[in-house]
Amino acid sequence: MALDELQGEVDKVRLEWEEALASAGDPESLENLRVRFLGRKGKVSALMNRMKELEPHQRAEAGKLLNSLKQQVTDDLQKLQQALEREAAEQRFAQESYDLSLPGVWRPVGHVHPLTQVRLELEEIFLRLGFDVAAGPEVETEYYNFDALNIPAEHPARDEWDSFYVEGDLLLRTHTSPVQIREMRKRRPPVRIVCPGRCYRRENPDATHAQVFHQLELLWVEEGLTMAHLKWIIDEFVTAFFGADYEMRFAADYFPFTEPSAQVHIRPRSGGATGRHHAGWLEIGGAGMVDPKVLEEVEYNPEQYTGFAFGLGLERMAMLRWGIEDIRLFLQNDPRFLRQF
Ligand code: YSA
Repeated sequence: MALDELQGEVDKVRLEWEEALASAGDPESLENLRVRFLGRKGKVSALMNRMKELEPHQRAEAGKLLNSLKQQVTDDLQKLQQALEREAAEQRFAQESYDLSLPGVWRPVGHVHPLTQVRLELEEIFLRLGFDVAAGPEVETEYYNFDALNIPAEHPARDEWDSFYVEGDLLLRTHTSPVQIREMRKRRPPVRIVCPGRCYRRENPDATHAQVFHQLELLWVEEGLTMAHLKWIIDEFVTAFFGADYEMRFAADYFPFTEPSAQVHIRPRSGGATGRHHAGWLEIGGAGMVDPKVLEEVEYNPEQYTGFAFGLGLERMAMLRWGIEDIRLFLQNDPRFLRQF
């Protein structure tokens, strides 16, 4: 076979290709064409096989001819395939239509639980006042929950905190005060911490008592602290949380781990005109000067340091803020209730 004969064959196949291409209008006929021309037994491959009939010095030239034919077929196939895909997509889009006036699907968005809102807000207030936030375990030992707080076994105060025991001397903590001990052991004065957390008591649940509730403990130990500092801190946070309309007072109380001890009461100054939910004094927590025995227990010198602490009920804070009348609502997870905050 001579080179010009091959050239003629190549031209013929090219012409055939161009005609065939013009009539291919869908993916299936395109695939058939590919097999017919580029497949193992296709027209281009058949011409390639005939290279061996040429004189060796003619093969380089023949290779160029055949490669340009193969390249043209490959490029044309790719272009046509892309054009067909584009056309199919356009047809699909033309058939789909959107009614922009249809109402959308309403997807409810969750939000932060009211008790968590209260906790975060209080943490923020106390962080601004220079306190750290600390945490302790919910399953406590009797030692931290009672003994280290000057409530030995048989002490009548243990009955006030009726407890859920887990096993042995392990119980679900009845208050956040054990975190005071754990943190004082870890730190040296000055100690300024708040510890929010869940507490558990064997109570008969009613509108103001739950078996699972939350407290926020505050502890400040340093040289020279007095009840006046305690009152100042409570005033600061009550104003920050409830607004300037609220005032606070102490009422005498007893806790084995503070001396003196007090209940903290608050009320709206305007006698209820702006306080929607109550007019009179309301207890929000317990407080006092840390008993020297507790300081000794954590090896702080009570001659050198004094401190004060208080424990707030977080549910109580939320109930006051939003006028919620039954504490049990916090535990029911009813979206109709939670949605309101
Ligand atoms: C006192 C002195 C300190 O130096 C430090 C902390 C304390 C508070 C003490 N540990 C304590 O637990 N006191 S308390 O039993 O009076 O509880 C404090 C607050 O927790 C209450 O005022 C109330 O708001 C909340 N609380 C107590 N039992 C509750 C409850 N909230 C809901 N359900 C219960 N069963």
